[in-house]
Amino acid sequence: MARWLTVGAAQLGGIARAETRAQVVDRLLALLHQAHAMGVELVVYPELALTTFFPRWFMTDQAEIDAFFERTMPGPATQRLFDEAARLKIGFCLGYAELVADAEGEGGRTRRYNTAILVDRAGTIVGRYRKIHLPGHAEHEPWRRFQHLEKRYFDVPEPGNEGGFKVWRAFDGLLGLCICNDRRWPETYRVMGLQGVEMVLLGYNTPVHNPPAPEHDTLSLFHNHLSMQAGAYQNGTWVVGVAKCGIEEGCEMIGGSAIIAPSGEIVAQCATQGDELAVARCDLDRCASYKTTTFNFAVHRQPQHYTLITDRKGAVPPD
Ligand code: CDT
Repeated sequence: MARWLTVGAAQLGGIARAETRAQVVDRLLALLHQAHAMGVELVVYPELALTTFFPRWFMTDQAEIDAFFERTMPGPATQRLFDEAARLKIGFCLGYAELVADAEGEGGRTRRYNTAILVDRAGTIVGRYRKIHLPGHAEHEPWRRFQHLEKRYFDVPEPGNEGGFKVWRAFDGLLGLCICNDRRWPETYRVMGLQGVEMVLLGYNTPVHNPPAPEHDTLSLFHNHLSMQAGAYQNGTWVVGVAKCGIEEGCEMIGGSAIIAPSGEIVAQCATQGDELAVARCDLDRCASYKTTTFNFAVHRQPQHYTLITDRKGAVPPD
C-alpha cells in the first residue's frame, strides 16, 4: 500500500525590509509555478514568509510594528497566491505575522501571533497554528549584533483558544504544523505524534549567529537537521522544514531546507541560500513501519513515568 504526496520545500532567500508584499508574492508564485511543473501537490513556504524577519529590530512605534502584520488571510496582497494555487490545484503552508483585533476568548484584546496556515488544493484554509515556543527576548538588548524580539512582538496563544499542536486530516493524511524554534523541542513532535501525525510542516528563520551562545554558530546547520531528523524518526513521521535564508539585511541565516522521511533520513534538500524548490514524493504509509514497531506508543510508552514533563517547567536538580 502506498499513499503518495508530492511535497515541495519552497525555500526563500532573504527579503529586504523595503521589499513590498507584492514583490514577495511574485517570488512565492514563481516557486509555485516550478512546483506545478514538477507535479507537486503541497508547497511549504517558510516562517514569516511575507516580510523580512522584523524581530531583529527594536521598534517602539506600534504602527511601524503592525505594518509587518496581516489583518486578514487571504488579504489584499495574498489573494493572488490563493487564487493561483487553487487554479493549479496545489495546497500550501504559509507563515506570516497575524494581527487579531478584539480576539475572542482573549478579553477582547488585540493579539499578535507568529502564525502558519495549511491551505488545501481548493484554496480553503484547513488548519491554523500559532507559534508556541517564542524564542529570544522582550527588551532591547543593544549589546547584540541584532535583536531577536519575538517575545516582545508576539503573543503565546492560550491553550484552548486555537493554542496547541494540532493535527488535521488533509491531503489524504494526518498533517501537523509548527514553526521554527518549535522544531527544537521534542514535545512539539510528540504531542502531534500522539495524534498520529504523518507529516509535520514547518518554516524557519534561523540566524547563523546566536548572540548569547556564539560557540553554537558553527553547529547551527547540524542542530537544524538533528532536531528535525530526531522528531521524524521518534514519531514515525515525515518532516518538511523550510528556511528563509541567506543574507537578509546584513544578517546571515541558515538554509538547509529538507524533506525528512519517517526513518529520519533526508530525502531531498536545498543546496543554495536563495529561492529554491526541493521536491520529494512521500509515501505517507511509510510512517506505519515505525508507528507499529519501535514507536508503537500504545504498546511501549510509559506515561506514568513522564509526569514531570507537564508538572515542571525548569530543571530542578535533586538535593
Ligand atoms: N525564528 C526562530 O524561532 N528562530 C530561532 C532562532 C534561535 S533563538 C534566538 C530558532 O530556533 O531557529
